[in-house]
Amino acid sequence: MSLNAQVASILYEISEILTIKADRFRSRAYSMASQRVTALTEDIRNVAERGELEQIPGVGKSIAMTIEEFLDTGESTVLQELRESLPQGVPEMITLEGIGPKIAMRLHQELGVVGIKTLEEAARQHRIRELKGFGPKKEENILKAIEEHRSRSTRFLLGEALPVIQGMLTYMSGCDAVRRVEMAGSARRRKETVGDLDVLVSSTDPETATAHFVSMPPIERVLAQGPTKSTVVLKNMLQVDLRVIPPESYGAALQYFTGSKEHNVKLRTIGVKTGFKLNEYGLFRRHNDELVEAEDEAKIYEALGMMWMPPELRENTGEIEAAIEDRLPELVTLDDIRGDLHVHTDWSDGHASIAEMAEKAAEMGLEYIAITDHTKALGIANGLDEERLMKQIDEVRHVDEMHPEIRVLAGTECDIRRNGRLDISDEVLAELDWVVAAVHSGFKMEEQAMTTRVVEAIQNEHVDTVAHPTGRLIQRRSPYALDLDAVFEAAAERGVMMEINCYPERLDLSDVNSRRAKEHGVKMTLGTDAHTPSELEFLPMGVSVAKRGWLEATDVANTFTVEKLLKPQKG
Ligand code: DGT
Ligand code: CA
Ligand code: CA
Repeated sequence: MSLNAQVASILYEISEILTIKADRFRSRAYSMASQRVTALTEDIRNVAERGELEQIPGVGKSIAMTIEEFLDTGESTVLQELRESLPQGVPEMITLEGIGPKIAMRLHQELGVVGIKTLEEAARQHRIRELKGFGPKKEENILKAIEEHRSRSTRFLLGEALPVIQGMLTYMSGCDAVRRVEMAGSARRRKETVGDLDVLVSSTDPETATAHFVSMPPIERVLAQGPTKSTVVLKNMLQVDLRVIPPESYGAALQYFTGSKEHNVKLRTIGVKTGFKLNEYGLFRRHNDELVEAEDEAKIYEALGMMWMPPELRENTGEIEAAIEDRLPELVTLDDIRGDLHVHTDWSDGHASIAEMAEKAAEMGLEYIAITDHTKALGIANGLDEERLMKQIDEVRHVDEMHPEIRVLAGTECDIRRNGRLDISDEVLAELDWVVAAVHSGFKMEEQAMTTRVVEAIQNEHVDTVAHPTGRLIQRRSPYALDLDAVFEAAAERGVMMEINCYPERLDLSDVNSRRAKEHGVKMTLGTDAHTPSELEFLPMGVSVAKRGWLEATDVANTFTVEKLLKPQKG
């Protein structure tokens, strides 16, 4: 969440609690201020630094102090005190998506709910649907929110974990006792969230390797320290398991601890049928325990009668069968990717110029990027209208000419309005090289209406791809109600593509949905949705999603040359 959105959200919560307390005047002030902060086009920290918070309409002295306190400390005493003044369980309920103070109070007063646990009981016993104005759908949403809350508190985004992993691997490689070091577990499989990290080290001197590990800088606490396994908690609360393995069984350990558990179970079952025993120490012959292979991961798979497969596929969703039958997909790789097809600049809510984004992309070795700023319906994001968009096209052409090392495409992330029409006229869309269409509002629409809306946008002849097609934010916002099969079908028919958005909390389409889209005959585009030059580095995360979705280079339009990409291919 952006800083502005965080500030707006605490102001909003204060306003809601004040309503419960019948302090209508202050409640309205906070609610107004929250809306104004949402509408700000610049970072609120800049406004505060200039001492101009009180110039935001609706923000008086005390609200300005609340904002400043939050900017300094990340907390608000006013909000804390208000939360504490609420009945037991209400503050906890408010942390759930879709439950504000008013609903929480009613659940407390009318059903005696005193926390998330009793809330779940009430929902499971169908007592919530009996309340006036609630019903089965609300009850279901509450259960979903509880589930999300649970996973949110224990899992980390892949995008948060990857930099930590990189630092840790570099750090561990610096130890003489360490021969090899690798990430196993869900992080090696590049799952979108990770529960904990599993680091494997190959070493003949476990004591030295372990001592090095537990003195890593970002460690908060050492939970366990032993010759083969240690566990630590990092300052950001991420837990890391270290396993030290003798070099001769490193491959077996890597295979085992990479998982997934479901993949391993299936693999062992197949092993048993063919007379083997497989565990973290190696692959053995069942009848006499003779060691077959332990040092090399690929050779273990080969001995079991199948090809080695990339960790991204190891979820027991058909990869073992495919490996046995020699029909594994040839997965797309980062090297195959020639361009980024979703990039923002300071023409809308990005923080860098067109040239700066292009230069960074060229530095990364990309052949092209599409500049796709927001359109006018997104007022908060300073979206472009037709006139500014035409001016931007000129500027893009100019930057493109100045930078022969990279092709800069003129594009848009055009808002899909509620009626399915695009936010920019067809005449102007026709001037663009690349049109990304996306939903940014009305997330609560009914499934049928939302499906019609997206399918309608797909019918527009200028649309090339649909950005973040489900709108989900990992662990924060569920996908909106959408009949994806209907959307994919329409897209396949029109030759419109679907985006895999590479932003760490989006990764939308997800791995599973990308695979489903491919089955419908839809091609995918990768877009970082970068708002700063460094965010262009989110690209590898989108590639991981594509791999987990079984996509090959031909399934991903970013592997095309710019000529092929721009060739009209719609029927
Ligand atoms: P996570 O941490 O929840 O994101 O998911 P993973 O896959 O990293 O799971 P984790 O950390 O519990 O264990 C790492 C790997 O170790 C797991 O992917 C497979 C293997 N493993 C762990 N427990 C078992 C088990 O009971 N049976 C089998 N076959 N493998 C296991
Ligand atoms: Ca793990
Ligand atoms: Ca683990």
